[in-house]
Amino acid sequence: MITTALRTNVRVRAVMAIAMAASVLAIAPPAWANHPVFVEGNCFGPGMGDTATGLRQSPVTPGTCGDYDGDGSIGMAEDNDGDNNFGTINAALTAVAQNGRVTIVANGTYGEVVTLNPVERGNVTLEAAPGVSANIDAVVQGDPGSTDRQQRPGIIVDGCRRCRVTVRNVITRNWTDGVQVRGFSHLHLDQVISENNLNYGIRVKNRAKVSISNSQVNASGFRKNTAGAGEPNPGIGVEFEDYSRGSIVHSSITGSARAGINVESQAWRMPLELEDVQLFDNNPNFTQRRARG
Ligand SMILES: [Ca+2]
Ligand SMILES: [Ca+2]
Repeated sequence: MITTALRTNVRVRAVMAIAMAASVLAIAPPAWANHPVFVEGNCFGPGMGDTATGLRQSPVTPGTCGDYDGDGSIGMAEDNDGDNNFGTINAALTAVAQNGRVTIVANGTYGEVVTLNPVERGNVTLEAAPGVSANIDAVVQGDPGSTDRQQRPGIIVDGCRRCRVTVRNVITRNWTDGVQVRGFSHLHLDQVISENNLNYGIRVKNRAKVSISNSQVNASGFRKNTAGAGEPNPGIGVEFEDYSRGSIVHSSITGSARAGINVESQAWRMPLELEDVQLFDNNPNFTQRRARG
């Protein structure tokens, strides 16, 4: 038989347990966002030539057209169904709060200005899985946003002193700048293809530090659309400006309208290291101006 004292003791313990649980809930840290998420692919509509339609919208036959999780949704419909698969790159970056790994897992074309702007020691990686073609492209057939996007950079990296950004195995094309790096960003570009961007393939500004490996920057300054050939301003492959610094290894910079690499630095010391870099058919291959600011 349970005594009154024992019953009281059990009640007290139960109340304490509930209080402790509530306390744990109250002080539990927010879910850390440094988890991985996936971005699904997409495909173009049926037809050929003038009858071809643009990017397909949901629903699609489950498991086709880049529908990685087989739910029949792609694109923005996939962004909003509450799982860890997304249809657009920026929705995935938002989901990890610019602090996590975003992997593109199926072939796709992404008509979106991709912004990577971690804060407060955030670390973010955007990459396509090996063998996946992830084309971040200003021009998407049939999409009226194509005109506006061609006036913007494709990938903007605007990080912080103690943040790190990695971009791997993606294509960026038809923008003003294929990749624009600002502020105090620390960025590693690996296996990135920047092609047919009008003003710069890769433009590094301010005090950013950028390492580039196994990448190709080609045909900067050469972009032609329905309005005709674009006028490059200036049409440089890779530029380092201000107090930025860089290292480029095992990469190719070719076919630029103007310089392949231009260093337009206010830093007194040479801010660039090169190793095994192919510079060919640029105009010229390398220029440098040190302006003391
Ligand atoms: Ca899906
Ligand atoms: Ca989803």
